Amino acid sequence: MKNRIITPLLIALLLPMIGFAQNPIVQTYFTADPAPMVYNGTVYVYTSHDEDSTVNNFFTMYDWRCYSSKDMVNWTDHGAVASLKNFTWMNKTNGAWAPQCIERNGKFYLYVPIHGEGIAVLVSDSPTGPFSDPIGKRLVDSDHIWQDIDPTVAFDDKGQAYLYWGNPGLWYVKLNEDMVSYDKTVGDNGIVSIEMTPEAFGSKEGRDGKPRTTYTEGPWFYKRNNLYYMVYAAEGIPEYISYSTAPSAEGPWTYKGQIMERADHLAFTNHAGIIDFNGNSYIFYHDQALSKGQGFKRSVSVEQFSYNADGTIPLIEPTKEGVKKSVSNLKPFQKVEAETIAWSEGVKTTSDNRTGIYVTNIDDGDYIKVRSVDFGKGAKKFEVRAAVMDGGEIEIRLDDKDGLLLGTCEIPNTGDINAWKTFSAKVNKQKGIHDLYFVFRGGDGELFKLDYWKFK
Ligand code: FUB
Repeated sequence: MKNRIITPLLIALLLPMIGFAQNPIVQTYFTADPAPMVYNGTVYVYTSHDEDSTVNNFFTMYDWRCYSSKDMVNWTDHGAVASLKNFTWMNKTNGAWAPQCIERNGKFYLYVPIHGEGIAVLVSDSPTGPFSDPIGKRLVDSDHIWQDIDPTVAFDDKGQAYLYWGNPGLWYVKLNEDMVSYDKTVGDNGIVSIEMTPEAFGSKEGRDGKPRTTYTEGPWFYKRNNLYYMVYAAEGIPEYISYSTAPSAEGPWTYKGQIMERADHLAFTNHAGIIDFNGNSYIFYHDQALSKGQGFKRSVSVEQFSYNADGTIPLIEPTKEGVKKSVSNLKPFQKVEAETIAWSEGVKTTSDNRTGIYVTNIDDGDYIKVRSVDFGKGAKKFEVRAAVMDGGEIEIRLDDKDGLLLGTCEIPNTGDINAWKTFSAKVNKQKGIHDLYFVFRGGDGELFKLDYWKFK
């Protein structure tokens, strides 16, 4: 009896000192090339997606995924929001590289590179899709489509949208108000080529001994206070992250140095996206920690950082702990999608037209962690919507996988794996803010699928 109380108490006291893995932020899929967007009090992160099976030892990427968070520690999976199949004017089946989404007048524009086919655009009425192709052809009409990757988009002071992109060059177009065409009167039929000088983008020695700029790919363009920033993957391989700044959206750019160095758990590519959210600044990037060193199986991670007083960016360390403090607490007394996850082991997500996204691949011993859950004065009952495979139970624990057991929700086999039903369990009242763990128990087979849960 004594141990049952002391152990969870000790764990709760020691947790802030122990430090836990929070990176990468998605454990159910391999994700890369993060492009965060703040909209309506929520951070949406659009990612490319490295398939579980790599074909021909090269990037194997068919679709783009989206995750959202209001607290920066729990991420809700919105699935694949677009794929190469959206584009009927080309027949590439691989090459869904680094995307970015931006909102204008209530519409969401997703700019995507299709490796070898150039840059395209999709539009939706919702940040999580469905997206459709508004123009039926590639957006950027250039004569160097192999170099046309990694689009990044932002507005200047006057609401002019600029779309930058490129490897190893850097180009931009000035998007028209419709966001799906551009001003053809500037540059070369609308495409403006940025002069790559050491002053603008740093310098390194190329393989031929001649100097090159450090800029390589993955630009992330944004404006903050009175400064325009271009953050990008530099040198390579392996790449690190550097940045340049400019007084206007069109330059001139000045090289400012490195903001993320190479590190053992980072991949041979890196790709950053930076936002301010709720008064904090965050940098998203990708690593290869989850795949234990496979550069074509990357994972999105995030760090909180602070700008220096003059607007320069400090050197940021890519950590396993990631974001230490949530910006708000999760409310457990309303429906929470089961695919809202701070950390998980073993499980996957999938979707169908009837249920939307749900958690699947649940086996004995797998678990889901949800951080910073505010139980207020405590809950009496737990409810979960599940479709049962072999059946099993959910241990509801606090603050650790082996922490205080609030209750156990039995999910017996109903004999129909397609019937979604609500199951419930009494739970012990515990007050306050806790990390919540759902630990799955059962036999050898797949136990059940989970749609959503809530406490009462
Ligand atoms: O993910 C495919 C490519 O790798 C991206 O387009 C580059 O930025 C690099 O991350």
